Amino acid sequence: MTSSAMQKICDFVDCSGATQDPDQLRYLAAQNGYLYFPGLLPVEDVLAVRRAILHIADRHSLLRAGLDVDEGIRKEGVYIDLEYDKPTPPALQRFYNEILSLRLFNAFPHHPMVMGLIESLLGEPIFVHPRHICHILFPGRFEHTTEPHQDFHPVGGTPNTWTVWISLGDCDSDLGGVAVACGSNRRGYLDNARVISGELLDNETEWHWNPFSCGDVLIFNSLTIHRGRDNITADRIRLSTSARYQTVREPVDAAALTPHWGWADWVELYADWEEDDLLKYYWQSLELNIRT
Ligand SMILES: O=C(O)CCC(=O)C(=O)O
Repeated sequence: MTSSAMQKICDFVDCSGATQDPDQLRYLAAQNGYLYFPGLLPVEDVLAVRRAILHIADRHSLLRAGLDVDEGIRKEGVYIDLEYDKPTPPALQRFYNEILSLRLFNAFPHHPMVMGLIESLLGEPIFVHPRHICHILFPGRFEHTTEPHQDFHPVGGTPNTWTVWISLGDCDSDLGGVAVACGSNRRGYLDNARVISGELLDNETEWHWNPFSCGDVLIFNSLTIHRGRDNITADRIRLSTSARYQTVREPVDAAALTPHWGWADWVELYADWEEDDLLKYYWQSLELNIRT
């Protein structure tokens, strides 16, 4: 459930003009705590990931029969909630692990357009955490809308970590998406409980958000407060991905190198991949500064 209202909402600042200008990218990122690139990715590249995930959802009987799977319409009365504080039924774990084992899903955060941008932003060799996340929000499940938080709380490592959030498909105001508190990165690392409760946010907090079109890319710093917005549609599932990027040199928490949720290990997730696939364990060939 969203704990505090968003009184002030402005559109994201379009940073497309800065893609070839690292100084401008860094300036905007430092000022606003985020960068937004409408239409950065080819729509087909994003839709391919969406389709693959929805086909898994269909096999798990989560979608309404007789409709185009690509629409992502949930079966009447069916929903899944992924919760940190409650045990997750094994069938749901299997559903999520199937997504995590898709090669396409694991390759997506390595998209050259995204890697190129983060390299320009950070100005030195970078790597993407293999802990790639699929966000799945069923309609009307408002208590599962992501609360305001800074990613540094769960992710740790270096605060110079950047999350890339990508909507898998168009995301209008009914589907919600993600909003960021502009400039909140400049407040430093805050008490997570007080961010979640809304205590450290007020009516003057300037939230940036606008509908997302398929191919838009949102990048935010791990100190930037952001939140999900409710999915108020009648029957549409919201799908998005988030991956985290940093320099090879700076500290990374060991957990960032493990699969999301920990319901399977890499050996299980890679079971159907080609034996010599270079995407497997790609981070192990880097000289990382791992903190346990
Ligand atoms: O997609 C969402 O609902 C929340 C995403 C988020 O909070 C994150 O990527 O850190």
